Amino acid sequence: MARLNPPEPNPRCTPFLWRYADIRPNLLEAGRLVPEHQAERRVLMLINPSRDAPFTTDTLYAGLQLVMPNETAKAHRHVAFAMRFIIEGQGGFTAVHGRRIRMQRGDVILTPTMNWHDHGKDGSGPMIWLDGLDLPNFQHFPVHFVEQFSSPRYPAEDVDTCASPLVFPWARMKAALDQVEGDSAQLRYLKENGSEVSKVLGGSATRVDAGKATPRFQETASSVYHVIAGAGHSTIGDKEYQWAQGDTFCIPSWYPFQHFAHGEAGDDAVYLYRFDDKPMLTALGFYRTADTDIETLVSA
Ligand code: GTQ
Repeated sequence: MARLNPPEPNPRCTPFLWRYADIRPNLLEAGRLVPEHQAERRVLMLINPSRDAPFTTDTLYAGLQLVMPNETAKAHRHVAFAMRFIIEGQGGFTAVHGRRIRMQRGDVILTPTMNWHDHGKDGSGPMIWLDGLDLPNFQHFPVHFVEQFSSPRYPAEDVDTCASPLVFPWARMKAALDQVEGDSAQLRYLKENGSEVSKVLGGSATRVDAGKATPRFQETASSVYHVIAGAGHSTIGDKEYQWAQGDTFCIPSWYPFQHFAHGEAGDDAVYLYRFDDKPMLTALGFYRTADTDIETLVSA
């Protein structure tokens, strides 16, 4: 009974940080060792050391995907929802149900449920991005369907990334963050009608001014953070995690956390990307923070 009814959320995943400098060489080696035809997707999965794939947190999956020039990550579609943060490279694209979207550093690109999608790349050098998917849900709900398309690429036409509802250009998000007053700011990636990007996953970006910190926070949502620019550290639970551009870290449910930007007044601000399961938890009535008045949760 005690195991089933814990006094507080008891995630099995633990906080963890993946340094880009450490994992990027492994990903590039995978690019040499694993040819395109051997992998439907070439992904260095960021699996939580306390669990097996697909768990980055108990509800979120994250991975770094690599596409090399002239490769195609073949068209498929599935129930799982994906949101991708573009880390590095030029000439990469993802085609989402007939819309070919140019990948540009800092942009967030959505792949909604059951949209055919393939990824590719022109030009030279690697294209690397952070995949965020709701794959852990399908360990609990055995309701996932994946279909392969009859050819490697689904027919697609170029779209204007600035006008696509599937793309959140970094320049636009950064400008919005920079307009918010205070030591730090957080804005969610929302659809034009103000709703979250999906029923399960959502995301946000954070600005922390040099030498400043975000408020300390504790929530039932779990999250995966990626450092867009700058360096700093986060306290998660009772540990401190140092990070710099390109690093990715996870915060399981209910671990208190706070982000600190290094540097001094006048230096550039630090920017973080995050995706989380807040929309799903909110829809189910499970979202709560340390500040929530518990009486407001009492059901009539
Ligand atoms: O790009 O469709 O990291 O299906 C894991 C599963 C990426 C994708 C992942 C996937 C994809």
